[in-house]
Amino acid sequence: MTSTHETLEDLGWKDWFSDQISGEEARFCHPVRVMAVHRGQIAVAGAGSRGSIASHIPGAGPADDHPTVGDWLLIDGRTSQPSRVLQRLNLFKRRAPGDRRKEQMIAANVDTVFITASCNQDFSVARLERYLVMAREVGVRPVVVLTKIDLTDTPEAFATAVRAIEPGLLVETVNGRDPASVARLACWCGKGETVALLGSSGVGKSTLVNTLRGSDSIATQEIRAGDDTGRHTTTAREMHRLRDGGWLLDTPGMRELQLSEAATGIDEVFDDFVLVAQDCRFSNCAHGTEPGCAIRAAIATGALTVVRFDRWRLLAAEESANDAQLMKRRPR
Ligand SMILES: Nc1nc2c(ncn2[C@@H]2O[C@H](COP(=O)(O)OP(=O)(O)OP(=O)(O)O)[C@@H](O)[C@H]2O)c(=O)[nH]1
Ligand SMILES: [Mg+2]
Ligand SMILES: [Zn+2]
Repeated sequence: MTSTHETLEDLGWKDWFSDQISGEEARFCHPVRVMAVHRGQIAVAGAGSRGSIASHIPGAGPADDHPTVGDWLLIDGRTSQPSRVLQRLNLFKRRAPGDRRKEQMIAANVDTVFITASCNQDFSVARLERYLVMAREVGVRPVVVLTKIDLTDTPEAFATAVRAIEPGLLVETVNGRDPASVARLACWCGKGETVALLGSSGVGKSTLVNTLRGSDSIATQEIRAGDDTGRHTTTAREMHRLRDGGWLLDTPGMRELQLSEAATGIDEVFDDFVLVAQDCRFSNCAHGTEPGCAIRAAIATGALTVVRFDRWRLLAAEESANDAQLMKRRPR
């Protein structure tokens, strides 16, 4: 353990967490925040100290919460071991790549998410929409950050395409290597605030963290010439402190973002479709060839677009298939 000048408030502590601690627990335990997760070990920070502990919680079963980055843990002062994960404000997770029945935790207790994408041929509205569904599902404020504007003549065209996903969506366009350009992102990174960076590999997440911190301590890497695909430079999820006291939670780029348990998020991002579907004659209308389908009618008049209709059906079908797989695994 090394000592610091950080208070719990500096680390993002909120009443939500203190309200969960009983008087008895408060006598023996103290909270720490998970700063990074490595193999078997986690880096933690508490009031006035930082250190590394085993991530295993003694006595925890497979159904119990395992700590992930951003979590608050209670440490039992008598054993110096973690006793439990405090209930989260929110949790980003996805279906684990490679195992349909498992979920992978990404980040907990986030205030804002920077959904990051770059202005090049890799740009995809459908992919951003997935991240947005995820943010709406967990109730975290999304800001879409479009990077590499120095490499395009038409950054506004990219921004316009993103704004069309949802009215009022916050979109920022930046050159991630330029401190003056990323300065406008600082307003979401105030003292004690946690901002998670999500997006594909190579879009410039770690570059944003470095530039906002005014340092180059995090490894970034040139993307391969030709295909603009990143190389998964960042391998661990880790929180980085800004000079003004905010926290940037850098994550490894995701190749595949499969949604599970995200029906609410899908309904929010496609709320215009949900509203119109209420006028379908049949409540279980699949919006195919049924008579009296309000969705088909709205597409015919141009009030709704067929491209978004297709994305909506695709996400909804994928989501329910993934949920069914998860349910198979869960004990009742
Ligand atoms: N021209 C330009 N290059 C950028 C910009 N942002 C990032 N880069 C470059 O893009 C490459 C990839 O950036 P990283 O920050 O490593 O990307 P990442 O999203 O962290 O990638 P992973 O860690 O693999 O998920 C690096 O060579 C950066 O210097 C930008 O706004 N403009
Ligand atoms: Mg990175
Ligand atoms: Zn219908």
